[in-house]
Amino acid sequence: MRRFLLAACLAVSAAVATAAPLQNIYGRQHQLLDGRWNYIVDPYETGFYNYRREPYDQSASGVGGFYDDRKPRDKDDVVEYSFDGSPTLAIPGDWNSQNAKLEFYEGTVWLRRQFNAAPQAGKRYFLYFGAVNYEAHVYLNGKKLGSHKGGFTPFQFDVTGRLQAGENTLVVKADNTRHQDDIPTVNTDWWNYGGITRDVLLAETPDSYIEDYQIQLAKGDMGRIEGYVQLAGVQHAQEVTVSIAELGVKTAVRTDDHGRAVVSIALPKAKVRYWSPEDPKLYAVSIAAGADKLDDRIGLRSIVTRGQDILLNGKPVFLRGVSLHDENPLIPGRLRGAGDMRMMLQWAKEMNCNYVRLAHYPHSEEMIRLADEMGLMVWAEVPVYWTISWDKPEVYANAAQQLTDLVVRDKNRASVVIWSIGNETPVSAPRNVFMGKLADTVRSLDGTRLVGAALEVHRNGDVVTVEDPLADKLDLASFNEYAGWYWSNNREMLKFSFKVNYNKPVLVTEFGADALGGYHADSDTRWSEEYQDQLYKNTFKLLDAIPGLRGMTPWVLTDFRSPRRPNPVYQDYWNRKGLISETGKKKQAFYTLKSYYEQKQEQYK
Ligand code: GCB
Repeated sequence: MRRFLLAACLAVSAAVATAAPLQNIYGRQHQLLDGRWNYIVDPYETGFYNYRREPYDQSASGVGGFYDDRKPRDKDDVVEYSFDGSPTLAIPGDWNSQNAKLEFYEGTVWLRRQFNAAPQAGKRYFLYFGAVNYEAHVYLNGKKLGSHKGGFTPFQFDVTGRLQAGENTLVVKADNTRHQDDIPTVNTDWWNYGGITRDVLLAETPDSYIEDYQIQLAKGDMGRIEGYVQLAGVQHAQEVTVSIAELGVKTAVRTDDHGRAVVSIALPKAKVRYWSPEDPKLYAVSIAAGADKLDDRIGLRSIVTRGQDILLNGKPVFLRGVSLHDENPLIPGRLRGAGDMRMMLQWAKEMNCNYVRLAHYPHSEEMIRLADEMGLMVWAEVPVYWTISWDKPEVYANAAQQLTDLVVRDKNRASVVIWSIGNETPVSAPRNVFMGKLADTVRSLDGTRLVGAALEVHRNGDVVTVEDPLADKLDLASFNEYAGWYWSNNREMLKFSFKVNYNKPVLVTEFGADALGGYHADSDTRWSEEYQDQLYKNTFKLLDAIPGLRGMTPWVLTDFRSPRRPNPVYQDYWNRKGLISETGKKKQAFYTLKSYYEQKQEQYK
């Protein structure tokens, strides 16, 4: 699948990220290339195109762009840019939140980082980007490594033989211009934070190395681990060992002609502590092949549906969730590190959540690892949001690639229980084909998790229905609804009833109301904390009447910035549906949801 998708992308862009991103990048020997990067704002892309609008990096010499990092040769030389002396951005970090002039900027910014390396013979080196929004062109020592599209998934370049002993210059052209034919499109309800928003690493492996692996409980058998280890480099008939010392299990297998070794490990079932929010047990797993050795921490759990139930390790669960964006209201911009992320997930836990919807795009690998550790189940999503260009094969290839990269990255994380293939995509024939193919793709990549999408509802009088041909391809009847906010109000919303005609667990993936933190009025007054709180109380009544209701992720944990929200009094470019305000203050509805979840917890004990 992966090879097929990369081939499809090659047609879109001449040079793309080459090797498949390494599994478990943080487990590798690596140098972090985070820190302060010099940057040049380039709205006309002067550093990329010559005055005839031809890209420098496609000319015969390949020189002329800002990636040359050229300095004047002598006093007679004209050079109209310089990274030396340019301001710096903290990386990881978007530019919009680090320079007031760039708050609304969408376009190209060049970023440069110099670093030292001491490459050794017999080793391989990979330059790994956690995420760059949206399109990145990457150059090392003046030579192009390739490009990548998609703002939330990792990509890497094999730079073996390209690294210099001593100083190296890495230049990235990041461009967050929105296009209708991208994923997402021009229209979203979140800030289009541009730049290198996640870690940059220079990783080192032996010449023959562990590229990828999957170590998870076998589907339908809690007494066995099933998976594979994929080697790259010298591959045939290599011995691979996988061991979990704490469980006293170890297996040795050999790779096939493609460097892949199938792994199947019988578990001492009585000894296993299965991963759950109540006991988020992670086992130290060691994988070794030749000179390469890698350690991971992996949880073992099963997740299936039976009729309208969701079973975690065979036991019915109610998903007590909340939706969240990859944004910390207290610090401008994207989440930057484990501290930020822990704060967000801790807030969810404080509300008695056992589950989070990481909307609307892949959040960072660190976030998922924290969810593993803190015991929160995860709904992980790709930015197939609202109105995509459904008819274009290259747009589909892009969406499928982002979904593939998400699954490849996070498939060993027990916390991830649901892959979501999109949000509020309006039903039409081409959309149904597109989304149906995405559902098939994700299942072919991973048959062990549930597949969902945040669907839309339809209103006929007072009856709200979920009818979507895509539902047949999903494990869940999952939908967003905004009774009491975008339609109706607190006084009238209780007249509605929901009709969900699918024998599947019902998840309400969104509901909510805007409230300006600290603004108090009666519960009929929009924007007040009382309005939001009453809407939550009303919504619980409506949703509890749905027979198959098995979970929800109200919109949203914290207020977040959005260019779509210009109301000067109440919004000021913030979406105020947070249960926690811009300043970190809990709104009334936070406590209402918390006590509702307390009851659910009792009910499902
Ligand atoms: C939705 C979207 C979400 C928005 C939210 C809102 O349906 O899925 O991205 O932010 O509504 O606040 O309007």
